[in-house]
Amino acid sequence: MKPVTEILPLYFIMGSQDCTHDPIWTLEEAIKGGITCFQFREKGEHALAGEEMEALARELQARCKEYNIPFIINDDVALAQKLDADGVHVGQDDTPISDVVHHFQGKYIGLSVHTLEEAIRAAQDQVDYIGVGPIFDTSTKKDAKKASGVTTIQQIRKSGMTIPIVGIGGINADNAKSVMDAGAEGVSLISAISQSNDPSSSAKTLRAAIQ
Ligand code: TZP
Ligand code: MG
Repeated sequence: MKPVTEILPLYFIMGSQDCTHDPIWTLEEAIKGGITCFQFREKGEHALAGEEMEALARELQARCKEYNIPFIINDDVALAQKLDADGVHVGQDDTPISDVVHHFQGKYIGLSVHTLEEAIRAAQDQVDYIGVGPIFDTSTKKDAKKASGVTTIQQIRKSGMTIPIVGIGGINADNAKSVMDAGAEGVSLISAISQSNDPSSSAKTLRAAIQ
């Protein structure tokens, strides 16, 4: 398993509902462009379910395996176990994090946090990394909380916590550097790559922006 900080720099998230083009093609192009991690997040309006969803997950996982890119599943702990995914990412209201930590020893465990207090609890619960956001306004997640800018990341770092952080929400090539400068190990994003007509070039531009 790669060290968690190695997988965080350019963390691409998507499900079929987020893609302008074919999701498998989108992922392959994103990998060629230099993403460091992939999270399958099949969710919301137009999301696939059941067998169709699982079949897509398996196809995407196979592409990740081929290129040695960690394959992480959002929320769906049962699917993550069934597919033996490399990790699982959950939110504050999903499966209790203590259960996840218990069942996914040796896998990457990520938790979404919105405040310093949630970050402190996440560190106590021994999650491997936290997703902090939304940093900027996003139209991808319909029930997203209010954007906080990079303040929460700065607060977490000022408190002395060293837990690995990825920022999330409205991140693109123009603002990615500010997220890194605030103290994050990486940026996670959906639309900046999933809605690109050239995901490979978009990923390359993002990689260059965070160097
Ligand atoms: N959680 C907080 S914001 C967000 C999620 C899943 C959506 C991020 O999507 P985008 O397109 O990168 O703003
Ligand atoms: Mg969730």
